[in-house]
Amino acid sequence: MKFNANDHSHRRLNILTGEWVQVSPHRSKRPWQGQVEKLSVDRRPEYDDKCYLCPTNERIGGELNPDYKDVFAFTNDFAALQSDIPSGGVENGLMQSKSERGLCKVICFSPRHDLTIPEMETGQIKLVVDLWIDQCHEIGALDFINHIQIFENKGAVMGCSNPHPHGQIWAQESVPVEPAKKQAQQLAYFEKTGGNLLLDYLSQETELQERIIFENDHMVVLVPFWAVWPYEAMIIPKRKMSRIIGMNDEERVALAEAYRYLTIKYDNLFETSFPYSAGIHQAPYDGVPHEEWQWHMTFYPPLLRSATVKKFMVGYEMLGNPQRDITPEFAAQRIKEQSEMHYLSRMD
Ligand code: H2U
Repeated sequence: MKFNANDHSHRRLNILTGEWVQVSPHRSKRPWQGQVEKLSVDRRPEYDDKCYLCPTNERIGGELNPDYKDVFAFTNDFAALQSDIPSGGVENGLMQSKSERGLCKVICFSPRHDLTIPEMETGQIKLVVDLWIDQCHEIGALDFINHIQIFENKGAVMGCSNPHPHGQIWAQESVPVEPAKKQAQQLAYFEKTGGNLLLDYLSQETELQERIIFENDHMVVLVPFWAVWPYEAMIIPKRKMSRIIGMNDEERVALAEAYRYLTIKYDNLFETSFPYSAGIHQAPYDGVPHEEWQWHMTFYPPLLRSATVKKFMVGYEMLGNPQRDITPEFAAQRIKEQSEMHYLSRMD
C-alpha cells in the first residue's frame, strides 16, 4: 500500500510557527448523526439605539460616538493594556513577571449596524484598510509600542459582544507569543537562505494550485498547507512587504477585494454569517526593517459541518497538538466552489 494524503493519517508542519498539525482524512468519512440545521437569518436594523458602536450613541463610559459616516476608531473603554503604568515586575526564583504597557482601540467598520464585511462594498472595506494603516502609523510612532495586533472577532460563538461590524487593535511593548513564533521562523529561514519564507511558500502554492482560492493583481487567498481550523485561510500580498503600512493605494483596494471575496464564500458555505477570528500579523514596530517578515492576514473560523456544528480544540488538541479531519485541499475546494454572490442578496 502506498501513502496517500487523502486517506492516511499524517502530520503537517506549519512553517510559520514551527508547530505540527495532525491530519486524519479517513475520519471525515465516518457517519454523522448530529445537528445539521441552518440558523434563521438574523436581520438587524440599520441603526440600533441600544448599540454602543452606532453613531451618536453613548458608550458605557459616558462618551458619545460622533455621527460618523464611514469608519471610526476610539480607545477601548475597557482596555486590557494600559499606557500610564509604572514599569516593574517580579523575578523570584521560578516566578517571573514584567509590567506591560500598551493600548487598545475599537475600530467601527461602518455606521450601519446591520452589515458585516461580506455585505459591504469593496470601497467601504478599503476605508477600513486605510484606517488600519493610519492607526499603525500613529500607534507605531509611540516609543513604548513595539507590536500592533489588528484583529476582528466575528460572531457570538467567537465571544464577540456586539454584531455591529467592528474590529480591535491591541498594541504593546512586547511581541506576543504567536507573532513571536512567526518572527523566529521567518528570521531563521532568511538567515539560512536569504529568501522570504512566505513568498517562497507562495511560489510553491502558485505552481501547485491545490489550495489557492482566489487571487487578484496584488493578493492571494489560500488555505495554508498546515491549516488547523477546518476552513482556515490566509491572505498574502504578492509583493515583499513587512508591514501593512507599506501598501500603496491599489494594494489596499486589492486587500479589501480579497477580504470581501473570502468572507462572501465563507457565508455561503453554510448559509450563515460565518464566525471567525481574523487578524494581521506583521513585523514589529521597533524601528528595525525586518527584511525577513511578510505581513499576512489569517482567518480562524470554528465551523466544521453546518451553521451550528463547530470544531472544539479539546482533548488530544489541548494535550497533544491540533488535529483536523477534512484536508486543507478539500476545504479550499469547498470554499472555491461557493458562489461569489452573497446568499442573502440571492434571497432578496
Ligand atoms: P468584541 O469585539 O469582543 O465584541 O469587543 C468589543 C469591545 O468594545 C470590547 O473590547 C469595548 C469592549 O471593551 N467597549 C467599549 O470600549 N465601550 C463600550 O461602551 C462597550 C464595549
